[in-house]
Amino acid sequence: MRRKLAAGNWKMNGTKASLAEVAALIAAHPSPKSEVLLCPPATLVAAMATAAAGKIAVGGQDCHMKASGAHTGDIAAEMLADCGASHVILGHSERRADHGESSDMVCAKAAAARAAGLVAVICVGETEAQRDAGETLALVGAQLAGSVPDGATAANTVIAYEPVWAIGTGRTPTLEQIAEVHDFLRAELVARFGTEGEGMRLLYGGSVKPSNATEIFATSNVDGALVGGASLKAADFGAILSAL
Ligand code: G2H
Repeated sequence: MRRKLAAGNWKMNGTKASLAEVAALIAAHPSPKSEVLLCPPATLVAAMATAAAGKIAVGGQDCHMKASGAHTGDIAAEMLADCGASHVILGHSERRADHGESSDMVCAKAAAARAAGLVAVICVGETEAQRDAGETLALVGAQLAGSVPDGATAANTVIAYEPVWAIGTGRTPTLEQIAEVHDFLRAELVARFGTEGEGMRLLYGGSVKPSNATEIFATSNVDGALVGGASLKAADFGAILSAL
């Protein structure tokens, strides 16, 4: 039985004042029945971990593939762990597009995250052009195969399917389209990792909001959500938690 997970990705949003949303979320949901994760900008990881007080897991949005060294501006997985993070998002389409991250790089980062004891939340997803060309399953299959390191387990790996055309646009795939991709990803994970692949959570991401969360969570092989814009406010994210 896979435990549901609601993960919030604050992206490049939030200052210390935003931590009030964490306190509000905890106050409104003192004992959520599902696992809750918030991934703020790196500047807020330590303070959020303190504010979360173990009631909400905290994660980074990226890490470097190396453990340390001359990499100005980058952050090592161990540094995130040292600040209280337990997870790290890797291979988000915005990083693949903005920073040229390949699946090989994401795979190396996931291995670094594992070495530091972090759970890797590895993102895959097609562009609109790729979907229109009928390439969705081939594309996400290749990203999955290339981005998830050998030896990944259900305990240290979460997969997020985020169609690029649904991110921050208000558009979402049909439930049939989500089910098709999630069922395909599950089959790929089981084929490669066996029972560990059966246990890995598969999150859907892309314009998840209170009004569509319930039906998305009821979709085949959807084990939760990776939520961007709607995770910034405790009221919205709390409503999504309640739908899980
Ligand atoms: C997809 C998602 C969060 P949003 O990137 O990862 O963002 O919910 O704003 O579409």
